[in-house]
Amino acid sequence: MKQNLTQKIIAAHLVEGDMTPGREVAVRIDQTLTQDATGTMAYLQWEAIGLPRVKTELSVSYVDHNTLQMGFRNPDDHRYLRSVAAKYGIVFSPPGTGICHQLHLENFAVPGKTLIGSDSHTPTAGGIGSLAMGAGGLSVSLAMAGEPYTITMPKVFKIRLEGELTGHASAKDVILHLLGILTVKGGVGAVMEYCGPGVASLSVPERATITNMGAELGATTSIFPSDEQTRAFLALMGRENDFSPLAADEGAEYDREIVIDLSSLAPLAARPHMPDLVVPVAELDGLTVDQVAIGSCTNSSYSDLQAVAQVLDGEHVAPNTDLLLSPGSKQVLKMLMAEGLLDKILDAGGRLLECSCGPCIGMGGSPTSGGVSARTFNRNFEGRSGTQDGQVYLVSPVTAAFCALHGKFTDPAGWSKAVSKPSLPSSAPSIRHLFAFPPADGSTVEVLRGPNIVALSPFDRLPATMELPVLIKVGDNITTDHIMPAGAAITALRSNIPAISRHVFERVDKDFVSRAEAAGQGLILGGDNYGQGSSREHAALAPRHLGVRIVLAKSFARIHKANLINFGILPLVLADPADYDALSQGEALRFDLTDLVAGRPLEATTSAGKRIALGHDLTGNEIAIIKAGGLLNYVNDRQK
Ligand code: MIC
Ligand code: SF4
Repeated sequence: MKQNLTQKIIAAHLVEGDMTPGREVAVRIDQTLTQDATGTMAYLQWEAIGLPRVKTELSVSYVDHNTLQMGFRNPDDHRYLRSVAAKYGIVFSPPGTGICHQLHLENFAVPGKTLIGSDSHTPTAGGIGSLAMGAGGLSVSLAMAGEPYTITMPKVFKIRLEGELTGHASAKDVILHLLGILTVKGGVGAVMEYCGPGVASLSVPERATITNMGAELGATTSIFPSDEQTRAFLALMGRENDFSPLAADEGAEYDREIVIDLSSLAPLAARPHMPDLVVPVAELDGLTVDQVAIGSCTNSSYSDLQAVAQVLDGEHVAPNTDLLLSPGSKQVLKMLMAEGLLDKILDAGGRLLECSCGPCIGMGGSPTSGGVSARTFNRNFEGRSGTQDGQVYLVSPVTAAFCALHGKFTDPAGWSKAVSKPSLPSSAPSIRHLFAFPPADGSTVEVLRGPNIVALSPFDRLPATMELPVLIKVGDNITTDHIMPAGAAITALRSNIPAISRHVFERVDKDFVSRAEAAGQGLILGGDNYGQGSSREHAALAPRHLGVRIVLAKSFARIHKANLINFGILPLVLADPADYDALSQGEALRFDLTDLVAGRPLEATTSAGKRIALGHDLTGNEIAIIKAGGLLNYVNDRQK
């Protein structure tokens, strides 16, 4: 049978299951990655599993999210991660080396391999032809233990690229265009597979921008074929041996086809506060820009910053605008320096930040009150920048550079400076010596902890009957940034669940925590696409710590739903969306879960006696995990 690329890689890694879309498949995982903000919890869970060494081909622990080291918590986390890596056979990337996805692309990602990472933008490696998915930390620790990763077999969308990018349009505009078509929930349950004659014109870093931001579609992952562009990139990285050609079979079938004519694209921007609110930059002509931030795992490659340097060459950033730059890796930074490009950006007034996530996750660089920030990032959720009323627009590096130059959005038709097509440099200095590769035998390495690193306390099993009040009612597209905010102060608490849980829903409803504590237990009522965005399992763990047992929503985002299951929270769907309007905060619902089995709908009853029809698509396995009180309990039960 003819197969598309996604099916080929899944088939080659299939441990169990049926590759029909919607069914469960368990896939062997070759590589894992973690980052510091999710990593501490992932490795605490890994330690609870109790194995002496990881079983994957490669596992890497990056430190890139919170590198501020304000107070002891954050540096203690870094020291813990370094020692765990050495003990258990994991490569460690120290703070300042770069952003996990950029570094993984440059140094470790391999076409045809499977990768899961405790970060939702892990699909960046799809730019090199790897089947790369975001996952919760616990799923990553189980993959390190050699367990397959279980997903719902995705549908596969064929995104056929025709023509070539022209003028000031760039790879970012391709994915913004797709977001405009599909919206932030249009990719749920699907893989975006790129093909067609336009693919050959895109370099690996450009492809990686597109696969990276496929996360904002809610997609399981995105992938490009592996071809001569892939070979050229791997050769430049000194890894040509990792190359192998990969493509879908001629005539392979897809669930949906979308054609994008690259030559028709113009610069686009996503308006506040959602990545799918896409408009042509021309429509924003005249809007003052207070801040420009260039970087993040979406747009921090050498070619991205080369384009910025071309625009800024010999010019000066507008006096009303602050320009921040975070290169994706030290390799990118070294290449910019070697080619005199960094000078051009600095001389124009740009501020150089560390090679890390930085302003993308609110680690400094917040906009002014109500200020407009044009960012090359992937998320512009309300408050994520650290300024609740900050107005964040998502744009390409070229658009960002013109915003910095003019101090406002201007119509691209008037952008006089031509920017040459992104190119790879003639040579790239290796930074592999900066990684700490683990010793062959780590058994004598001592794991170093700190007072803020608190082991997880076990959760109890799911009771058969429960009466739960609606603790909070939220709308559609609630992100994990709403549920469990990031930023420097709160992210420093990632390894301490009791402490971080004090901040659940803080930016949505200041009284949520006290209400949950007073109730003892309860449920969250959500709209469509509940839990979109990041993979942070704290958005499930911390509510669970506060007594949340059920999330009732119109629909769920993939990774968050998996995290709810992993921590024993029951994700249920309202069979009749009208019931969402009928239910209100404070109302109590009675659940009888004795009949909770795969494929059987359920009911809840309100105190007024009204029946609420509930659905779910949980598999037998997932139900067993939830009933056990979460995946760790479930695995421990199995080992008894
Ligand atoms: C994000 O971009 O939201 C993050 C911060 O990288 C998260 C991970 C986290 O919360 O630690 C993600 O994308 O998964
Ligand atoms: Fe880091 Fe931002 Fe990328 Fe998340 S989206 S990994 S915070 S750069």
